[in-house]
Amino acid sequence: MKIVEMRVTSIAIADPPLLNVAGLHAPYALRTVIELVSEDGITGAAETHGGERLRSAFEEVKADVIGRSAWEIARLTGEIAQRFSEAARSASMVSSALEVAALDLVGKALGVPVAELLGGRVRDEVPFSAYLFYKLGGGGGEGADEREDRYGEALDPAGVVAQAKAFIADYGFQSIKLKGGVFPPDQEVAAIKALAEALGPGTPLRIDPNGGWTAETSIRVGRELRGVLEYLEDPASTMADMAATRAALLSDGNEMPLATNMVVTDWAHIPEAVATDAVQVILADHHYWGGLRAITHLGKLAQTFGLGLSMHSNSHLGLSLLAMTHVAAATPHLTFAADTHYPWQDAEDEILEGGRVPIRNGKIAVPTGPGLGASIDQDALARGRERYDRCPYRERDDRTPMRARVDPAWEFKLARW
Ligand code: GKR
Ligand code: MG
Repeated sequence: MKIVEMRVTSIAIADPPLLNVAGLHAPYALRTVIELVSEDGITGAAETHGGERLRSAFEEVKADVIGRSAWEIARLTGEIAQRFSEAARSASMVSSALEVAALDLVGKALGVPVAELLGGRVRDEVPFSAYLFYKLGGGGGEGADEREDRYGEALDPAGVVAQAKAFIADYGFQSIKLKGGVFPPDQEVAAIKALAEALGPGTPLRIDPNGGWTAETSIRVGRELRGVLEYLEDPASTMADMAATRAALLSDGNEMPLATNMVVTDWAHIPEAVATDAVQVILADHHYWGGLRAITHLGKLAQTFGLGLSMHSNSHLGLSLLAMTHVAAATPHLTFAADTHYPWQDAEDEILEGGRVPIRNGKIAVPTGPGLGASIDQDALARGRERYDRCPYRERDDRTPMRARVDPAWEFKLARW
């Protein structure tokens, strides 16, 4: 299982104009695809965040990876952590992707699915949540105006409800998340109430303004949406404001959990989150928590402290989705439907042989084939790389398109409301 080649490919994928607290999604999202090739010609692959900073971090570790065995994951990732001791997040992202690619390689060599390598599946299907966004009209990528815009514009409660219905019709989602932090909170509360009314009580609903609200606003929204939300995700951007929100809600007997992928993004954040009761659900993400084994460990830790576990996402293709599916299948405590941006990506940008990963009834069947259960279509990967070469930017930047399309004077601000 000796690794003889490591390929790092930067790609760009069309991304529609989705709004969030940081601005507007640019026409392309950037991703990086890592391939590890063994001496007997087996390839393991992983997908992660994009851009040049991360790409050069991968290039930097190439010499350390080549010649090693795909079984040496723990030692290798330990070395990477030391090498990037000043940049823990890069170390974690690099290690995570190498771990996923190594597990895919080992699984393919042994004829075993990654979920089995992680201890075995506890579920055969993994539920995902619809991820609704306020959206401008139009698609992503080149010639966006002429491209199909399946979900259209959504800038008010009626638009959000129409988007939810279209997502449910296409994918059968049973949980719904709205990305907030875009409009004044009352408008977003109205959108959630409209969703509750349109989809019926009992539909799990979430809203995530990415820390766009003060503690005071978070408390007000938490009171207004009592009994309506499954969880309230990152209403405020600091641990202290999350804790203050929780304490105020609890004082009214409102037990609505607060979830996060912002104030707990690393093991080191967990003690304070537990001590202050700032967070009740952690949104895990294998791309930066340290890989798939890290998520299974996080599941056990969350369970120990009485925290729930859900899963975070960013714009991504099927390779990331498959990794999420395998680890969710092998993590008993991951009981919430996971986030995914996948429906927002174009089928023609998919890099997997055989095309898109199907989502039916809001769920993905855990692959039974070796490794992650799919291989890369090299022609599709090459097209992604060509798009990256043509793409004028090299890091995610939501502010520039926001200024260009919505408001030339727009400034990022936390907390805005
Ligand atoms: O894609 O705009 C977006 C999201 O806001 C993303 O950047 C977040 O990281 O989905 C994420 C979240 O749950 O916070
Ligand atoms: Mg979030």
